Amino acid sequence: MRPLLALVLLSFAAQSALGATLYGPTPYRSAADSPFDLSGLGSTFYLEDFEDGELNTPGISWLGPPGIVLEPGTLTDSVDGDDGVIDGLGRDGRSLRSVGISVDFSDPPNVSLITSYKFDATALGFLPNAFGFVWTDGPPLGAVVIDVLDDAGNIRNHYYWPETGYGTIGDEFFDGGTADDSFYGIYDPNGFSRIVVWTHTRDDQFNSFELDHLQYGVIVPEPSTMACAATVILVCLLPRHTRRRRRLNQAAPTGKMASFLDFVRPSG
Ligand SMILES: [Ca+2]
Ligand SMILES: [Ca+2]
Ligand SMILES: [Ca+2]
Ligand SMILES: [Ca+2]
Repeated sequence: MRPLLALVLLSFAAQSALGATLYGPTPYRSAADSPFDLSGLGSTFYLEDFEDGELNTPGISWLGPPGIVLEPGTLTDSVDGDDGVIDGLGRDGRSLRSVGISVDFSDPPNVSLITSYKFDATALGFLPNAFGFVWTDGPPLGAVVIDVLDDAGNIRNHYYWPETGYGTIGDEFFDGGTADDSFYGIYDPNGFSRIVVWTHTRDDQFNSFELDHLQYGVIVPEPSTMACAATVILVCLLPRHTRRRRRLNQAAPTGKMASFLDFVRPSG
């Protein structure tokens, strides 16, 4: 094999081996709690806190039905620091309430709450490869999902918290308390133009969830990371050395989950 071709193939393999990274859930009271490097805010990264009442940071728009930006109020659950003081309450800020919902008729039912976004690579000057948000209120028990869609609306990657089944994702309070506010995010090295955020639960008392601090942008892998990945590949290619890597397309909980296509394709 010619050296240049070998180098190109190794570089490609290193890129692929970098894989995706999942972030969270981690406590989040202000942008300082983001796991992303936000030093490029306004150029390579953007953060929407909804404090001007709209989804209007550059390069992002609704993919499905628009969510509702909640004004300050007793049931509003903004990120804590958006009202100027980290005091355990987000009532004086603004948050986003989901509007999409799908319920099946199993017992107990599977309730799927949804918001979705698309990204404009021309407006941004890049295709984002990092996305995150702060889940601020919703059902205490359930699962949080980020789906990356291709341009045809099919799921390309599926990221799931917890890894299987349902777990504790919120608390028993719905009054703007910030104790249950948690960051969820992904780094997907191939980039993406469409993202769907789900909250799944079996509690049919819930028809929405709240989120805040949508953040998206581009992460450039460190050269040292690339070198490490290439080393990992060479080690993995040795005979008798097999390694299992974390499955990124994790198994969904038992029971039927709604697909995003259920929302964009007419039924029947
Ligand atoms: Ca506050
Ligand atoms: Ca806010
Ligand atoms: Ca709560
Ligand atoms: Ca909360």
